[in-house]
Formats: sequence, C-alpha cells, structure tokens
Amino acid sequence: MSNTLRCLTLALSLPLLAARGAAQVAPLIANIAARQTTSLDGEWQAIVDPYDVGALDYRAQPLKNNHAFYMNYKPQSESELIEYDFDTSGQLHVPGDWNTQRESLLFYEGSVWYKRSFDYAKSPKNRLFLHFGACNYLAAVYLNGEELGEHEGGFTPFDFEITDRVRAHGNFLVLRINNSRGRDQVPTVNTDWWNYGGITRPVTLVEVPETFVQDYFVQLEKGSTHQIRGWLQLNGKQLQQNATIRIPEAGLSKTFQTDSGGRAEFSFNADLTLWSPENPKLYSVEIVGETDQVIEWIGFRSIEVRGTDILLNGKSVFLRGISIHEEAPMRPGRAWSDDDARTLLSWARGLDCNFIRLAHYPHNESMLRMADQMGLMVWAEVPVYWTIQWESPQTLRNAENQLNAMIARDHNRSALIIYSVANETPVSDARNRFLRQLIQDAHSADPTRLVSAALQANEVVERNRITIHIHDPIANDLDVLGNNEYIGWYVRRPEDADLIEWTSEYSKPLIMSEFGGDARFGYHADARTRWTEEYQENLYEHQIAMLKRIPFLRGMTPWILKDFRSPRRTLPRLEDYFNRKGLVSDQGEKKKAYFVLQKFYRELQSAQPSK
Ligand code: GCB
Repeated sequence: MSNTLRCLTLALSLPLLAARGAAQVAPLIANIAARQTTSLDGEWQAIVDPYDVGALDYRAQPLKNNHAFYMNYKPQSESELIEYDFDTSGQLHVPGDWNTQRESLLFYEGSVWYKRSFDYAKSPKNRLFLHFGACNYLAAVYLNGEELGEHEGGFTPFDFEITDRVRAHGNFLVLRINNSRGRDQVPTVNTDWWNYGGITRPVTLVEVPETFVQDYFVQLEKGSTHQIRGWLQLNGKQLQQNATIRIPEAGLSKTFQTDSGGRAEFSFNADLTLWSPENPKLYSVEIVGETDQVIEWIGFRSIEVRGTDILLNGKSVFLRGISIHEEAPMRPGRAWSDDDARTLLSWARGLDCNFIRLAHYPHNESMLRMADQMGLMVWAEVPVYWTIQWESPQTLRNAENQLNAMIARDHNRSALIIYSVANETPVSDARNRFLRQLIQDAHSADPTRLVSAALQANEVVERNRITIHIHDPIANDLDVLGNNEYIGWYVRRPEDADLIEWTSEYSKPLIMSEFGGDARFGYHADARTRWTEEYQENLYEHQIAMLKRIPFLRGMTPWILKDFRSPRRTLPRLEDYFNRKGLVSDQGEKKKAYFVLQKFYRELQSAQPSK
C-alpha cells in the first residue's frame, strides 16, 4: 500500500494527499458527542475479499473501472460481467469486529469491504465530516465512487471532510478494511491478543458551522491545583474571533482573542473542587466562540512525581490498579459501548481499584469518559509492543501518529494520568532512539501527564540472593517506571517471590505493570497444579507479599482483569485460544485470586484512604 495514500491524522500528511487529489484530510474534531451528529452505525453490506480482487486486477494493478468494489456498480444488462454484489453478500454490524460475527471469520486476516447508503440534508452554511472511532487495521474510504483517503492504525479515530461531496440523496459509502499483520506495522506481527478486524468503533456524520471549535485543552497547569492553562483551536475562514471559556459552577468566564491561525492560549486562576478517585468531580465547561460552541465535562487535578512518589493533587498516592484489554465483558469480541465500559470498570471498582491500565493500545473513548465519571485513574498506551521495527522511519512515524491521535482525543480526561509508549521492548540502540522520540512527543503534546513504559528487569543471582535490578537506558527519560514480571508463571515457582529483593538505579516511582498466571475458572486442585484457581491464588499471595517489600513501588496493574482471546494460546481444554490470566473468566465469573487482590486493595484503602 503506498504511503502517500495513507490518511494520517496529522497535518503533516496533508500535502501528500493533496498531491494525489484525494479529499482533504481533516484534523481530529474533539468531543464529537457534543456536536450535531448522525450515526451511521447499524447493518452494513459486507464482502469478504481475501485476495483483494475488489482493489487489484490479476496483474496486481489497481482497478480503476466498475470492477473496483468501491464503485458499487450494478450490471446494466444481462450480458455485462460484474463479479461482485454488495446487496446479496450478507451483512456485518457496525461497530463490531467481524471475527465474532461470523464463525468463518474467527481467524480471518485480510480484507473485507463494507458498504452503506445514506441521505443527508445538510444546512448549506455548515460543514460535514465523516468520523470513524477506529477501524482495524488499514482503512481505505470511498464516498460515491471517489476515494477520500486511507488511515493506518487500528485504535485511533480519524475523519474526512465531505462538505462538497455529500448529496442530499443516495450517498454510498464504501470502506475496505484490511487487518493483515505486517512486520513494519504498529503493532507488528507478533502479539498476545486477538487481531479483531473491522469497523470496530462507531461511524458518525458530524455537522459543524463553517468556522468551528475544533479542539481545546482545558487542564490545570503542571504542578498547580488552581491555575488553568490551555488553548483552543478554531477551524474555518473566520479564524479571528472572541472566544470565551466558561465554567459556570466555578463562577468563571474568561474571554480571549484567537489569532490569525484560529488559536488562543490562556491561563487563569480558578477555585475548584479537585477531581480524585474519592470525589470524581466534573465541571461543565463551555468553550464559546462567535460562530460555534461546545460543552464538555472536565475534571481538574494535578499529577506529579517527586522522588519515588506519585502525587495526586499534591498528596502521595498508591495506584491500586488492574490491566484491561478492550474485550467485551459478557459477549465475545471487541468492547466499544458505554455499557461495555461501565461493566468492565465496575469490575475494577469492585476490586477497590483506583487505577486501570488500558492495555496495549488506545481503548475506545467510552472507557476514558467512564473512568472520568467513576474515579479511576488511567494508564493509556500505544501498541509499541515487543519487536517493533525500530530502524524503520515509517514505523516510527506510524507510532508517533497513533500516540498523537490518542493524546488529541483524550487530553481533557482528568482520569488519564500516564501515557505509556511501549511494552516489553528489547533494549538496543535503535529501540532506545525510537522510544526516546515517542517520550519526547508525548511530553511536548501534553506536558501535564506522566510518561511511562512497561520495561523488563533482569534478575541477578549471587550466593543464594536473588535481586532484580531496575536498569534500562530509557529509564532516565521516563517520569514513572513500569515493569512486567512473571515470577511463578514463566519463571520460577510462586514461592520464590519470597526470596527476591528489588533494587533500582533511579529515584523514580515504580509501577509493577504486569504479573500473574493462568487459571481456568472452576478448575480446582492443590496450589502446585498449574491452571487451577488455587495455583493462581497462591501466586497472587506470594506476589503481594513481595510487592509490599519494594520501597519505591507506587502502583501495580496485575495481568489481567478478564480472560481474553489470543491466537497464541492453543492448549485444548485449558486455554482454547484464551489467555486465562484473568481474575474473572470471559463469562464474568470471579476466580479465587480476585478475592486475594481485593483484600489487599481494601487493606491499602482503609490504611490510608487517599492512598
Ligand atoms: C506479557 C505481555 C502481555 C501478555 C502477558 C502473558 O508480558 O505484556 O501482553 O498477554 O505477558 O500473558 O504472557
């Protein structure tokens, strides 16, 4: 696939697409739920196309005529040869992965074409955008037989402006989604989660005034609990305007002038009730221009690091966390809805968590908004996982795009405190350079959050003493260190945790970002028998005893809340293509280890409520 075709959500890519004559790539529009929207969710026609015959001819050249599926062409006579038909090819629900909608697609990796028609009566003065929550992995988008552009990356939103292309009647929108894995992609070919393909998040038409509030950042200044600092960005022709930030409940109304680029930066004092897990206070914030206004719920809190401490609103906090994959709680497939988020996060709340790790890629926006409401601090991450192609500039650009899109979508969520740029990546010069660039990107896109990565420390055995020493060339660049370890599962016995000492070269907080072991719910035997609930329970007991002894530990996100599908997990009856490290089963049944962790978190909570 040519790079020049890729619809990147950064302004960087604009000239490339313009050169190809594709539609203008639109910058991300913040908070689309607060705009005038029309949902395009529902049943879409779908053609499964493993050989890409809808895009390429038999010489592998791009099809340009009515044989290309995006033309949605119907034969004009009995004799005309057209070898595709959306109307009789079956349907897939959007949003949703295709894997769990048809049995034949469970393991499918390749292309699927989606089509739906719509009418749209747009106000002549307004502009119209087509917004996708996420499509995994590569999406080529066509409207009324013309290409709008492409987007790479399975977990971030993107949109196209279709103001001049939409018709009042009979629009047809076609997408080719391809979820083939590739070495140079992000993630790369090897992961431990299901490669769900499809239009996995909602599709929305967003109508806005000619000049509209495109994005804004309204947060407390780094280190402050009373100074709001931020910016707003207009998009359109009337870029110089008066713009007002209003927080009625806090008695605030501040007016600014946007510059010729449509931007205003601001800083002002505010007397606010701070957001925290104990009191997840959100304010209605109005961003009002002369031509448009958006209302948003925003919480205000500060998050900082001092020595080995993490300070929330100036006070030391221990992050009682759990890792979560974006899988639906009580049905197969990707999670995407408010209900999915509510159920997953209430399981975390039930454990007495104040923190969640949204692994290993940006989760849907509902998860972040629900975390804001439920008072769960969030670690969000990009799928820079295991063995990325560190030497490839294109791979780096792709990872940067995904990181920037995640930050752009979620930078007003008070729950979000940590951006993680990588998971278990093998140390090398090229990897260090790659990750340092991402760390720098995250800090400059949003200086208020902490940046971390899940590292892997090695053990040293010296005369009966086992030490695990935190050392990594990128550690100095991070605000918070993450570390994954599997003592008692992949290495050693659970009891060996009792003998292990942890040391660190850095005066920085550590989050144990993973530990755990597999258990099949309902399988019982003694604690030495692998795959039983007793084995997992025993492992958690020894882990917790060890973690309590790490002086610089400031949080943990055990692996993982719920069993999740993984193609790596082939063992019949025990795995059946599921990673079974969940504290609850894929059916929501709680395993014994769930209660061990819950007990520990309850003790921590009652020992020091703000900890
Ligand atoms: C890890 C990975 C995680 C896996 C887990 C496991 O270290 O970060 O994605 O699922 O181990 O279960 O092996």
